[in-house]
Amino acid sequence: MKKVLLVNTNIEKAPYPVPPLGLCMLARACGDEYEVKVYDGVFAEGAGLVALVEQFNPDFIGFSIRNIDDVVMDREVFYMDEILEKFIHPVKAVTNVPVLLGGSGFSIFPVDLMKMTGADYGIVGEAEEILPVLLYSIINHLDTDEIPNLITAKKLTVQKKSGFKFLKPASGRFSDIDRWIDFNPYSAKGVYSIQTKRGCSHGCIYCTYPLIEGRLFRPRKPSDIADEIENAHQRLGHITFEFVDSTFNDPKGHAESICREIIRRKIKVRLRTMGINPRHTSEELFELMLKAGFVQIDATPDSASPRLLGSLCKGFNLAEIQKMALMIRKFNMPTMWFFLFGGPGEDSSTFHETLDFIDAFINPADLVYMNAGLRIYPDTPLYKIAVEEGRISAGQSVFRPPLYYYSGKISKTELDGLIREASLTRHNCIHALETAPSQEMISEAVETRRVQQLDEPMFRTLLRIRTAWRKAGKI
Ligand code: B12
Repeated sequence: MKKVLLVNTNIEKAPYPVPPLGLCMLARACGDEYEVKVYDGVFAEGAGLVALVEQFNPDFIGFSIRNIDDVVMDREVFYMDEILEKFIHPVKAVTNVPVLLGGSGFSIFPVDLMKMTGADYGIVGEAEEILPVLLYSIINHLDTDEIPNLITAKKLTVQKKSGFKFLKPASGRFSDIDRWIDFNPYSAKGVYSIQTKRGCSHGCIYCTYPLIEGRLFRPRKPSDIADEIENAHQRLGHITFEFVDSTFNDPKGHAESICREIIRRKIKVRLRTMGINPRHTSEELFELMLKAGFVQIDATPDSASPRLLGSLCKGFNLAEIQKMALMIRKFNMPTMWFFLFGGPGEDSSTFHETLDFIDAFINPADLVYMNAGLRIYPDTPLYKIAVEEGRISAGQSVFRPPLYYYSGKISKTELDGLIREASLTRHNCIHALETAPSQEMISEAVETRRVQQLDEPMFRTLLRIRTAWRKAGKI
């Protein structure tokens, strides 16, 4: 049996460490025909990898590249140097077997990353069907020219980019992350990731999700999702499950069906999700989510200015965001809100429209995260806009340094000043550049939660401490 080593190169641990769900799904997809091992770099950061390569002696090595940069304009974190230094270079120094790349970051910048790493093959987007075909083709010296979404060192262009349409619905794909990696380090701080669908039909101008996952929502069956949660819960005990879909409550009715299935089976778990789309929210959805075990959600409207919602092509309107915010308050669903300023047409009046919404509608116990500057990604409408407005030239690489779009109607200094002022005068608003809570603050939060036996999300405890410290002039 040929051997495949899959390496997770993601070492980012903020806002919390995320398990390599996609890589484990690939391991499962190849696991019957190949002997597969997964090396998880999140905590090990490359330690022991070379020894594993020498001892396991794989026939293929696949590196997953998830994060390229951290999408915070002024922080300029670029992950690739460390990925090369800790994972790819040491491995290439001890073996000549074919090197394969994939992952969400890779799917955005396949050509740049093939060049930067010197890899032999890369797959853009999901790879459960394509990777086994590629391995088979290499082993049997077959032509790889017809394999969709493949890029090779020899050609450096992605083949049949529309290959997503050849792929199956995402149903039937189970993940069993803890079979492939040691889940213990994630149990305390992290989450168990669950994907309920692939694809995104929305048209947000800056977003990469449709490029990574395709444009069609391809939901899994609620019974499969509930099976996955139930099984992992039985194996791992008290852990939090997090949905990693582009938007959880799309297509309409999907989230409700999942909640109903979890409730019907009486699975008692803690759930959280990112990406709640205001358009498809209802009181029924919130009731079901609370009953199913949701302890926290993320709401990412990006803006609450009608003009910006239009220019960002968010696909929902202010009234829908307001309605969602009212329901979040009514059901007291702990929520982290995310706003992204500086999109096309942003000026101080649109900024204040969003701020007015925050003041009037958001539960003060909830966190509001404010970021500015939109990362420009290739093949997105924002890239086109940036070219049309003369910010970048046609075909210009935005890989490194990471390039950002900023509205021409307000200076960066002015917008930054507005965000800083808002975050200083509102206890629950946080500027994206504000560093993670100090160890001292975290320790106090942990102690408060223990003494008061709090079960609320950590961010709510931290927010209260932050407010108290501010009042006391401690920060
Ligand atoms: C969910 C998510 C989050 C959640 C994670 C929750 C969780 N429990 O995992 C949260 C909100 C916490 C988050 C945080 C961040 N995220 Co995020 N996140 C995502 C999202 C939407 C989905 C990732 C996912 O789980 N996909 C599902 C799995 C099944 O798919 P997959 O891993 O991609 O794997 C498949 C393929 O890629 C491929 N594949 C994967 N590996 C390999 C390897 C080989 C060899 C091959 C052949 C194929 C292959 O096959 C797999 C199976 O089909 C992506 C966008 C997207 N749609 O992909 C952004 C995304 C990955 N995040 C991104 C970023 C930047 C971040 C942050 C750095 C942001 C920040 N400053 O905080 C942090 C980093 C957190 C960390 N610790 O790493 C960027 C990365 C691009 C970039 N600019 O670098 C993305 C692409 C979004 C974007 N802006 O475009 N994120």
